[in-house]
Amino acid sequence: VEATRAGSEVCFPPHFTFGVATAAYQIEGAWNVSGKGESIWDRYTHTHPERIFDHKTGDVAADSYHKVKEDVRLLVELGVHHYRFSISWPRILPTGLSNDINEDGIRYYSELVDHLLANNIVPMVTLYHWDLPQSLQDLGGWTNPIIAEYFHDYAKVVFEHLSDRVKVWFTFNEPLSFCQEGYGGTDAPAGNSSGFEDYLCGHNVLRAHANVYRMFERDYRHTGGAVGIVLDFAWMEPASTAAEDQKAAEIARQFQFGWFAHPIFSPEGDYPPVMKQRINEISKRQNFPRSRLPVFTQEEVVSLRGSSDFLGLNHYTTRLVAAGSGKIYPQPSFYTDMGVVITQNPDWPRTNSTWLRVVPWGFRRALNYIRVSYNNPPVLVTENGVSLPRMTHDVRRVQYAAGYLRALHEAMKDGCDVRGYTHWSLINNFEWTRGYSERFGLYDVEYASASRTRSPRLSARYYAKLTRTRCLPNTWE
Ligand code: PNW
Repeated sequence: VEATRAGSEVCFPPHFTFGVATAAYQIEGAWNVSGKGESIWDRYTHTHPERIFDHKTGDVAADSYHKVKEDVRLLVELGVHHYRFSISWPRILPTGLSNDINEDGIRYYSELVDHLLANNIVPMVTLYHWDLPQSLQDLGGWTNPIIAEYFHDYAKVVFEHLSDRVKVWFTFNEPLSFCQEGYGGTDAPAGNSSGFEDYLCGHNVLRAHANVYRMFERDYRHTGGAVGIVLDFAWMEPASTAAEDQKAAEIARQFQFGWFAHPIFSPEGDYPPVMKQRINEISKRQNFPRSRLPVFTQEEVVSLRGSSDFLGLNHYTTRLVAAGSGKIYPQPSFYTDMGVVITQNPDWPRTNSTWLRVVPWGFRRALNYIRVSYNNPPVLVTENGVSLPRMTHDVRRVQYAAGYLRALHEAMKDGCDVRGYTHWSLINNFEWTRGYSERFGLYDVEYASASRTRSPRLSARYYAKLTRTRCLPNTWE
């Protein structure tokens, strides 16, 4: 890693790209405007207000649908090299199916892309950040195998309209999160069937990912673009030096990261052996005739292997893993299948999200684990950030970013092939079931005003220095 500015110890290479990220449902609003169809998060927030903090919805959110120019102005102010945003599937295809294309939806994203390019900001597009068309959920959503075909059709429509200008694509944001919380748990669409629907979801997401990657390779590679997937990976640190805790931590990494990384990034492909073996064994003991983890065909294994030009990594925090009791209940559960106990160290600094404690060294370990386990793939950090109480002088966000970027820099010195960093998030947004109560923005949003006024925090000014010098600023005042 060569220094680009004398004097500062922590500088990133000249082509290292700095950006910020958002997601459609979390910022756009305009939930039923200009032909947009209903998504599972529209349905969920409207029919289950009690499940969302303060009964909030994303109906208006930060109103980014009506603020393209304003949001791009913030990006210019930040001096970011790229902007990662997601496309709302039901805004493009109101019924989820490609026979009916909403031209207004295409126009919105097309204009956003044009504004970004006019300001030398590279657009990075996520095709799916959790807002499934409700009509497809009515067919079972990600648990229905046919969704791999519909996702392929949707992706083709998007590539057809945007691949002349967009060169960096992600199929999915965090399949672990939405399969586990949405199908295994009580987030939208609330499948609430852990150890069963989460595996069906993961299976079809992986099949859909491979289909889209291969289609892009065949029909759109000539555009010069690349396709990846975004996986979340909280570092899993053994709770002690005991051999059984070391082993438990590795099982947790395989279940929580290998589940999606191994089929795509390992030389052998397919699910991690420990996952196949444990779920098969426990399923049999629960009297199921076969494993609750679905099986890929040989063709699917081959198609998935190597189906990503880079790894998009979302990393926020670290967890401690201890060996479990080994007890097996009749009721299927992802956690029993994994069979470990996951906690966090109460000494690690807290934030405004219960799951998020500040542990920068875990980032370096996670990146090195990826390097060693998957033959050092190119990594783009697609999310990293922290939630804090609402304040302008957000010193702790600056410290969080500086700490994690130092750890990332160390990982690059260790040999990790990291190409860029993306802060979550540009602006305060709808934090799913936490409503607007968890604030990750470099910019504040005044949710009490109709104009949703944005104002920069200290962290925005800090980030603007970083993007311009590619070196960590020594001071933030
Ligand atoms: C991310 N973890 O999810 C999502 O991609 C964003 O939409 C969301 O706004 C952001 O987190 C902040 O909450 C995560 O295991 C899922 O540490 C899992 C983890 C972290 C973030």
